[in-house]
Amino acid sequence: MKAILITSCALVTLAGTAFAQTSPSGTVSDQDYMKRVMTAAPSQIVADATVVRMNGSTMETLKKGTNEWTCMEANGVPMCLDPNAMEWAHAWQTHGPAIDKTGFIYMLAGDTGASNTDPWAKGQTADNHWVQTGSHVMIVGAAAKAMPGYPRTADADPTKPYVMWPGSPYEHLMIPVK
Ligand SMILES: [Cu+2]
Repeated sequence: MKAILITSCALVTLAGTAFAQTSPSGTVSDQDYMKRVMTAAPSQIVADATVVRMNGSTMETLKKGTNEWTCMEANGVPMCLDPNAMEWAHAWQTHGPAIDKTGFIYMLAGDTGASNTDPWAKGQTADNHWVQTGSHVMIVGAAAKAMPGYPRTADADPTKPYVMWPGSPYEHLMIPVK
């Protein structure tokens, strides 16, 4: 039950955030939505994952999975999160304290851009250090803070590993995989 509540919370709040600003999915069939979500992670993970979708402000479970992963699209960007990453996303969106756990997120389809300095930016501005990252995975939470040696600059090179939102409670490692 806890996991479901966290999922719901993260979903409600993820929609309309830094992950993406485009592609309202209202006209996409559930079948096409599932196909797009499948691009977020390796097929053997997605195959057994729970797939959820926002319908207005309600969360719909399109497929109840048998593994720990939750896959979804937030504003057109597919991703698969483990339970700790769901907690991390919840903390981020509610401006809550940083989690002391480590989570993992697949975003193999890439994203459509985010500010690297404002975790809650709604879009690109002249000075919010917009960065668009291709196929990548993310390490979020405690371990990301304990892994030194990654660039922590406002203007990131998204073709190489970097820290997104450096210095904030939600800083995390962005790791390109292609
Ligand atoms: Cu990402």
